[in-house]
Amino acid sequence: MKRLFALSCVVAFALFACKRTGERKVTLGFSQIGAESEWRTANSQSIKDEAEKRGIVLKFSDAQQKQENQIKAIRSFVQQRVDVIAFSPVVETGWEPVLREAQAAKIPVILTDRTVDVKDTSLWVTFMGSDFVEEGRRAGKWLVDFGPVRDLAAKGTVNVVELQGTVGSAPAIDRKRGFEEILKDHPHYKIVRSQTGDFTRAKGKEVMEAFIKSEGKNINVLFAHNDDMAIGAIQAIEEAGLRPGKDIYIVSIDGVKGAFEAMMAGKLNCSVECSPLLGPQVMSAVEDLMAGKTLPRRIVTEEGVFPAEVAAREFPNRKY
Ligand code: GYE
Repeated sequence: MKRLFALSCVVAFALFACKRTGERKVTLGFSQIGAESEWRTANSQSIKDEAEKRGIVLKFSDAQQKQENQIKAIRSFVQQRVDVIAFSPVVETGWEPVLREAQAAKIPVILTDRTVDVKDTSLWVTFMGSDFVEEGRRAGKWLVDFGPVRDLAAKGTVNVVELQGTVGSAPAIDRKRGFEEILKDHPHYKIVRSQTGDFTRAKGKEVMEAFIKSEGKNINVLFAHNDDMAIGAIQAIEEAGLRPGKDIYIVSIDGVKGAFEAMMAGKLNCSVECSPLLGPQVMSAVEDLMAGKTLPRRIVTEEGVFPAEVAAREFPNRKY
């Protein structure tokens, strides 16, 4: 009897202590796209660092750029009954079935970085990340305002080649749309070739080689949907005996350190910022959800534009 009493005291105290200190840890299942770019590496690091800082148990899964792997990961988070699921969808479509499974299990889903295209918007609670259309516009605006390119436009056609991101992904679709929106009011600019480089350096290089082969010296400008593809393309341009940043002007998106280095070396002309440091926002959303708060449907990241002339001054401030 005495023992039983002692035991129940221990249990009661443990429960009390748990409640007092909020000891039950929150578990977050995070399905990441892959490790395709410098941006992505910084994004994964930000997620991991912030989860650790706040004591959130993180189940992190890398899908190697494949939607089927992300679906598997989300399904396994549902089976493990995590508290919250967050993911960065590699492409926009095809998510309904797995999101319905999460909803049926009453697990809230946060979209981060990229969005999905689903009719039933009750399948996710909030979407936090950049305005990719605006980033595309910013790249376009910088281009049509850039002195050397304006001089070219005054004399004749400006031939632009475009390296697109992953086919079907939100940033590829939206950046293209934003960029084209600006160019359509500038009839001297013509997109002569446009192909995917899947957001990687290797693919960016390979596709740029093909562009140069077919277009020769006619290319005036490269617009790359991310810095990594631009960096790959810079190699291809140099190997073809041309000067990146001079014979071919280049604008890309992300603002990663590699882009700043390329700008300081005079090989890249502008990078439009897209911040990968989403960890703090994601973890705040997780905590708010657990506290029963309602989240805003959309949280937009604030970001800027960095032309090459400010690169050296800004470089020391860059966090990714
Ligand atoms: O621009 C690119 C990455 O979804 C915003 O994905 C992200 C993009 C980013 O691979 O570098």
